Amino acid sequence: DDPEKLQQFEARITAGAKIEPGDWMPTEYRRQLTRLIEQHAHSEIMGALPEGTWITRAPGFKRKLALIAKVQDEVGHGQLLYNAAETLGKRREAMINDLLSGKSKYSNVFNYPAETWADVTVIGFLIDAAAIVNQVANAKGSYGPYCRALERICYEESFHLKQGHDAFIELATGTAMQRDMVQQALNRWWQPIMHFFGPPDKNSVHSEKLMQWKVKMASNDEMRNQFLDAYVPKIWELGLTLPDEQLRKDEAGRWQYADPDWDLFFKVINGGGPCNAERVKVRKWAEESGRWVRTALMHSTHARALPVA
Ligand code: FAQ
Repeated sequence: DDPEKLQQFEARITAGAKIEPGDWMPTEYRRQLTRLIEQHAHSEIMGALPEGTWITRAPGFKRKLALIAKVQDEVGHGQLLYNAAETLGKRREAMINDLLSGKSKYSNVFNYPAETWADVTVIGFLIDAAAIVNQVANAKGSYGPYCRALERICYEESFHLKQGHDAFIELATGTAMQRDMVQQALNRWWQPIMHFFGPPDKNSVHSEKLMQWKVKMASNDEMRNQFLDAYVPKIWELGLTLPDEQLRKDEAGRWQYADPDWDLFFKVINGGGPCNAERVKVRKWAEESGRWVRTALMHSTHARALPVA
């Protein structure tokens, strides 16, 4: 990259300017952003799967309606993010191929099963909450199309969080069996949620550059801490416990916790989690079963005006 252009680019970032698709950008900025936005897009569409399996079993008509709408929103977020990633030059078909071949990652949390309805409430409350902490920070970042997509996603995600919290409270204040169900689900999901923000800062390979370029606006440990600060009290005030005896806030206001199993994290994000194979299989099925629709759209008179999913 031209050093003079690089200097101008970095000066723009320092001054808080937004970088737009037609602007000059370093090759590494483009590569890193493509990786990050693509992984985020994949996470949204793969994230629809664990909850999607509960649409037919949601307890009652209103919970079912809310869940259908939420899952639909998550897939919509995927569309917004694929569009944002495409502005950097990688075609959507290439991104989907990389997801299906295992070349591209997606969030660790979506490789675990939603065993009971309580798991769905934990996802809707705490995983949406964790996603919001990350997205509110990164929406103030440097790449225009990603920030605009994140702003819209955050509005919808905040509503998901409300419905997740409401369903979670209903179980936590319900019968002994319901409380036990939600406690068991919390115990199952706690470690994946701690993993969600990525490895500790000292082992985060991409953070330094991404923070310098204002793609990431907070480090992994900072985001984990913000999440704990906002949500642990909400869990404890319902009389529920978390499966970490070391979890506490220290005098300096930082949360202390037992180090989650990072070997397990790397195993899961590299394809070895309990549901990775099943999730990719369902995605492949969707890709193949929907091909005729995309082909028909491409040949229709409106084809050029429509995005291809
Ligand atoms: N899962 O150097 P770092 C959602 C990988 S959306 C899988 O720290 P970085 C909505 C990382 O890619 C959830 N892989 O990485 C919803 C890298 O591998 P690579 C998704 C992970 O990029 C809710 C390696 O570890 N959100 O939930 C994870 O600086 C409910 C080294 O790590 C986003 O994607 C992980 N958790 O920081 C949907 C937000 N963490 O590529 C349905 C955008 C790390 O070198 C229901 N992404 N890795 O092979 C980000 O902000 C960042 O990418 C981080 C990771 C913070 C996730």
